[in-house]
Parts: sequence; C-alpha cells; structure tokens
Amino acid sequence: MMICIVIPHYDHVPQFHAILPKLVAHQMPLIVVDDGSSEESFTALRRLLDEYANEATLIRQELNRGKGGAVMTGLRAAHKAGFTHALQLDADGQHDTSAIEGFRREAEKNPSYLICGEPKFADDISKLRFFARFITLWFCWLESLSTQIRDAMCGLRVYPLESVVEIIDNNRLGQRMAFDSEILVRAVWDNIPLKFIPVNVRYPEGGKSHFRYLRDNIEISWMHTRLITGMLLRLPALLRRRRVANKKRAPR
Ligand SMILES: Nc1nc2c(ncn2[C@@H]2O[C@H](COP(=O)(O)OP(=O)(O)OP(=O)(O)O)[C@@H](O)[C@H]2O)c(=O)[nH]1
Ligand SMILES: [Mg+2]
Repeated sequence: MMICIVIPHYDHVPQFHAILPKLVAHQMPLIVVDDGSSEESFTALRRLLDEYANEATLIRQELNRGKGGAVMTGLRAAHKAGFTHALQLDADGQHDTSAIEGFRREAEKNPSYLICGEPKFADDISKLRFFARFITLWFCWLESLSTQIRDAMCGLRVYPLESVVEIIDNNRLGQRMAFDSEILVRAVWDNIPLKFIPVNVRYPEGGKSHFRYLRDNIEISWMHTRLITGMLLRLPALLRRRRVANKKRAPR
C-alpha cells in the first residue's frame, strides 16, 4: 500500500496550522489542494507548508470550485503520482487527528475498502446541522437501497484510488459539498466495500465553516435528484443484490 494525505483547503490557514504538525508526525506524503483562497491566505498557506512540511505538494486552483472539486483534484494527483490510497482530511481542524493511525491500519488490512469516519459529535454541533446530516443520510440509504452508509459527510476518509478515480473520471460528480455523499452512494452501486470508524468531531467556538446554506443545499438537492434517478435505473440490479445478501444472512 502506498498512502498519502490529501487536504482540500479554502481559507482555513489558522485551523490548518493547528493540525499540520500532528499530520506531519504521521510521516505520510502530503498533497494540499488550495481551492482559490485569497492571495493573502494562499501566501500564508505556502509559508506554513515551508515551515512544517517542505516536501508537501501544493496544488493551487486559481478559481474556487468547491470542496468536491478540490478533493477530486487531489485524488487524481495522488493516483497519477503512483499512490494506491489517499487519506482525505478537511483542513478545518474539526477531526481528531489521533484517529489517523487507525485509518491507515484499516486500509492496510482491507485495501479494497473505502474507509469512512463516523463522527462522534460533542454538544457543540448545532441541532440544524445534526438534523440536516440525518436527512442527507436517509436519502443516501434510499439511493443506495441499503443502510451500509452510516455517515455521508465526514471529512476524514481513506479512498482506494484505483476504483474511486474510475468513478470520478466516468461521472460528473457534485463539485461542492455534494461530493462527500455522492461518492459513497456511487461506491455502493459499484460494489466497493465500505467500513466506518468512529472519529471525534468538534465545532469549536470561533471555528470557520464555509458551508453556504442556500448554494450548497441547492447543489445537494440536485445531487439527490440525480442519484434517485440513477437508483431507479439500477433498481433491478440493486434489488437482486439485496435479495442475495438477505439470503446469505437468513438463518438456515
Ligand atoms: N466550504 C468549502 N470548503 C472548501 C472549499 N474548497 C475547499 N474546501 C475545504 O473543504 C473542507 C470542508 O469545509 P467546511 O467549510 O469545514 O465544510 P464542512 O466541514 O462540510 O461543513 P461544517 O460541518 O460546517 O464544518 C475544508 O478543508 C475546506 O477548507 C469550498 O469551496 N467551500
Ligand atoms: Mg468542517
């Protein structure tokens, strides 16, 4: 297994600063994709990498495309560089980086799996966010016709690159916040096995989210419309697969 870390970054320098030394300690090659941050923020990001991780690869997208666009750029770059797996982590410092070692071990044991964080939230998450996440999860169950997906939005995952880059190259996936959910539903459709690992996620006071309620929710709604259509087109195959899985589970 050849694994690297991929970080999508958009104006999150102070938050990224707080986790970068901990990431570097894992001694995995680092690919950071800056998604059209301001010049000031990009310069600060470059300085930060020079200070803590001068072997990191920094890719700059001049125009902001969204988290999904940045992650896809990072995954393609990692694949092209010969990595077999990419651990994707958000730059906003919300995820407990001590979970990373467990993700790497799990990927080593199960190289074909897409390994996802299953967030354990503290009291600092807003009720609205919590509820919105559940609605998205429910749609993913419907679209994948299974309950394999236990969280659809966590920003800590390990992607097996061969199979995942094939999905992103052959489909037009959501470029913004839709990506995190869409890639999981498509992974289930393509029979890529999923595994979920609990990870502590915080919403610290003064933390910075770029989630834009109107724009991102419109994108997410459009994604669900496309995925429900996709599910209906695959309905016979998905139902057949469910029947086989249920038979395997049924007691003799
Ligand atoms: N929101 C947003 N994030 C981006 C974009 N491009 C890259 N990112 C990165 O994607 C990651 C997730 O961004 P957040 O704004 O925290 O979004 P989120 O974690 O889904 O939403 P919250 O639950 O509010 O934190 C961070 O590492 C961002 O720096 C973008 O255009 N918009
Ligand atoms: Mg976040």
